[in-house]
Amino acid sequence: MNKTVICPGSFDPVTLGHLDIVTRASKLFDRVIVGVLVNSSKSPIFSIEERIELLKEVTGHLDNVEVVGFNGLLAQYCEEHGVDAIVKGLRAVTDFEYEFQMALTNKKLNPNLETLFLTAEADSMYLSSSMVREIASMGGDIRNFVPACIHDRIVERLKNN
Ligand code: COD
Repeated sequence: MNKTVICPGSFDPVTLGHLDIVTRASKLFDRVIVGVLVNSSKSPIFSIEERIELLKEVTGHLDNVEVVGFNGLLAQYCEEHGVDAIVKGLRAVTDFEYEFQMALTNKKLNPNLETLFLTAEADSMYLSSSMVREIASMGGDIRNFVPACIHDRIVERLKNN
């Protein structure tokens, strides 16, 4: 049976941790949608269009992955677009409460919608977009944290930000 999943996030900017989750999801499911969403509690550095462009570039080699951006409820998008499950990365205990709350809320909004968690890899589990933003804005080296092909663009945008 064909299964479509979505990897949602702010991706501001995309990190090696995000890319790891999308890559692993692409091996497990037939079709993976990377959903670039608005997180109302964060003000973004990169526009939705820029984040989509960066994500398309770093996932271009994965044939069953597509990147979309949208405003609104994730649960509603999944219902309207035949998405079977949400796939998220789970870093450490700190992620758990927030992710558990979102998973339960999304299930209430759309009872057919499952949320699946992939445990973060040990070598990228500490990574977050906010950490990348902070390090780059202070002139630090982010080469170990973001995909190489988009490194320069992220540095250019974030320096002195
Ligand atoms: N390793 C593995 N996974 C990681 C790593 C890492 N280093 N870093 C991040 N991840 C995972 C996160 O756990 C998350 O699952 C995903 O990657 C995206 O991370 P972020 O930080 O880019 O995205 P968030 O947490 O800001 O995304 C929140 C959403 C945009 C998904 C959420 O706000 C949402 O669903 N908004 C839409 C509106 C809606 O439906 N609201 C109701 C929600 S219940």
